Amino acid sequence: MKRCLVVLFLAGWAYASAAPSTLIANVSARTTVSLNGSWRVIVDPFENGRSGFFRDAKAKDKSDLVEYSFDASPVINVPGDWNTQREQLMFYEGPVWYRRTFSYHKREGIRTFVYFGAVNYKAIVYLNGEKLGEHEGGFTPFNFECGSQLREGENSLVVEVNNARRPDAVPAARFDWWNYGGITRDVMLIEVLPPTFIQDYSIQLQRGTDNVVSGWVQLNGARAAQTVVLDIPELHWHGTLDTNANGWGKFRLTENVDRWSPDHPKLYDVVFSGAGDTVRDQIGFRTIEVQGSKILLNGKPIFLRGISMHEEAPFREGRAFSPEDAETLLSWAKELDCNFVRLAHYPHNENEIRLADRMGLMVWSEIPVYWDIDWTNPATLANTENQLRDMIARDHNRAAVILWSMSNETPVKPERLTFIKQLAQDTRKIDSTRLITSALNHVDGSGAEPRTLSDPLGDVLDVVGLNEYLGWYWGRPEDADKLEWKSTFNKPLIVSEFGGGAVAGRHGDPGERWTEEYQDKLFQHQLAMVQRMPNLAGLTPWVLMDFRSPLRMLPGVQEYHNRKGVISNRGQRKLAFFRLQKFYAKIADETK
Ligand code: GCB
Repeated sequence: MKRCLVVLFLAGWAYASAAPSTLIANVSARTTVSLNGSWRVIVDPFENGRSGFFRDAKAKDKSDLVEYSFDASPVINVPGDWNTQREQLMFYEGPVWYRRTFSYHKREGIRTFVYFGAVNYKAIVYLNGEKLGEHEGGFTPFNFECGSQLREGENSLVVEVNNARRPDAVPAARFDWWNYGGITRDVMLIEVLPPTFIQDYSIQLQRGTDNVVSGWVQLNGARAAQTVVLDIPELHWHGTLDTNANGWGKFRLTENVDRWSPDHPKLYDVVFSGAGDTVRDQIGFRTIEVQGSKILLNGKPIFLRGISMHEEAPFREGRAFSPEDAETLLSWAKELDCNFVRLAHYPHNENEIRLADRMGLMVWSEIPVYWDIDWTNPATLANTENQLRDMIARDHNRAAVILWSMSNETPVKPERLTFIKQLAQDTRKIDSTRLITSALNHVDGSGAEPRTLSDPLGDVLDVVGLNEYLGWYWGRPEDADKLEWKSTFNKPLIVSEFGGGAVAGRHGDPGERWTEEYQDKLFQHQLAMVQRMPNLAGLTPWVLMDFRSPLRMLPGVQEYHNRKGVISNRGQRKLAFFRLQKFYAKIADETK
C-alpha cells in the first residue's frame, strides 16, 4: 500500500546552546573501512610531540635529526585502553600519540569521514600532518570529514590522546572508576556515495499514542531540499517527505504497531532513502511516560527491576568495548531477572545499547556529570552539552533507552541547579520521547528520624533517582528495618544505588565486612526497606560486577577494585546475586 506521509517543515534543528551534532547516525549500516587493529604509540608525558609528531616525519638520510619514530615504536590495540595493554601504563595519565597508516583509493564524488566511537579523554586528530579537528569527552562518538587531506595511496592518521584529569573537565578530577586512556572504541572511515547524504533521522512512537509514529530526517550536503522515502516493509509502509533548505524534514504516520517491551522486544526494519543514499535500521516502537508516581511503558505501569553497571570488561579487565563483552554483561543482568540496566556513569558503547534493544532490557543512560564539577565555567557547560547532545544523537532511535540521566550525586548548591536545569531543558528540546532523571544523594534527617528527599533538583526531573548507602557508609544493615523514607516529590522514585563490598569467595559471619555474608545481609535488609519507600518505581543496586577504581586501595581486599559487585570481575556470583535474583523473580511473578 502506498501512503503519503504528513510532512511538516520546521526552521531547522531546535537545539538550545549546543551546536547541532555533526554525528553520522547508525554507522554500522554505512559503508565503512575499519581502522581498528595495531596502532603505533609514543608515550609523551611532557607533550614534547606538540612540536611536530603529527607530521609523522621520517629521517631523510643518515645525517637527518628526527627524534621520534612511529615506525620504531610499540603497538597498542584499538579499540582498547592503554592501561591494561602495557603494565607500565596502568597508572599513566597524560598524552599518548597514536598513529595508524592505511592505504586508500580515492573515488570521484565520495565523501569520507573518520569516525571514532570514543577516545578518553581529549583527542586531536591529524591526517597527513593536517589537523582535522579535536574532541573532548571520553565516552561519546565523533567524526571529522577528511576532504582534501585524504590522499590516494598511503595515509597517516595521527591522534594525540590525553587522559589527564582536569578540574574543568567532565568528569572533573575525582571519580570512582579507572581513568582508562586511549582510543577505547572502534575507529573507521565512513564513505558516503552521494555528496548529499542522510546524516541522521528519528523515528519514534509519539507519547500518549499507540499508533502515531513521528520523526525527522537530516540530510548533509549542498543539495539539501530533497524527497526522502521511508519504508517499513513489515507494515507495508511506503511514504515520502520533503526536506527544507537546511536538509531537514519532519514526518508523521498513523499505523498500529506491535510495541516493543522487555517481554516482547519487537524491532522493525526501517529504510530511509533519498538523495541517492539509503540507510537501514531496526527500530522498536514504545512509549514511556510518567503518571503521578508511576512509570508507564506503553501506557501500563511497570516496575524497573534493574542493576547498575560500569563499562568494564568481564574476565580480562579494562574498558569493555566488544559485542562479546556486551553479551556477557547483559546476559548477567538477564540472569538476575532484570528488565532494566543503569549504564553508569557515562554513555556506554553502542554494542551494549543495540543488544539491550534486542534483548529487551530498558536502559538508563548517563553523562559523566559526577560529584563536583566546575559549575560556573561556561566551557564546562558547553562541553557537557556536547556530550549530552552526542549521547542522544547516537542512541535516540533505540527503544531500549527510556531515561536520560543528567548527573550523579552532585552537591546541593545554586550554581549546580542552574547548570543541570539547562541540561534538562536542552534534553527536552532535543528528545520528547524519553524521561529525564538524575541520581541524587542528599537527604534531610539524621539518627532515627525519617529521611526526606528534598533536593531541589528533584523539581526538574521526571523520575527521581536516589543513591543511599545505609549499612555501608553509615549505620548497620539492620537499621534499614526501622528507617522511614519520605519524598517531597510526587514523582516515580528509582533507588539508583545501594550496596556494600564483598570479596568473592570470602565467607564469615554476616557482621564481618568484606564477606559475601555481610553483603548478602545488607541486600536482605535493603530490599525489605526499599519496598516501604514512597513512589518506588524501580531499583538498580550497586553494582553488577566488581570494577577497577583508584580510590579503593585496601590490600588483600580491594587491590584497586570497588568490590560492590554482585559478581566478581572473574565472573563468580556472590550470595547477594542470588538474593537479588530471587527478589526480582518474585516481583516479575507478581507483576505479570
Ligand atoms: C556512589 C557513586 C558510585 C560509587 C559508589 C561506591 O555513590 O555513585 O560511583 O562507586 O557510590 O561504591 O561508593
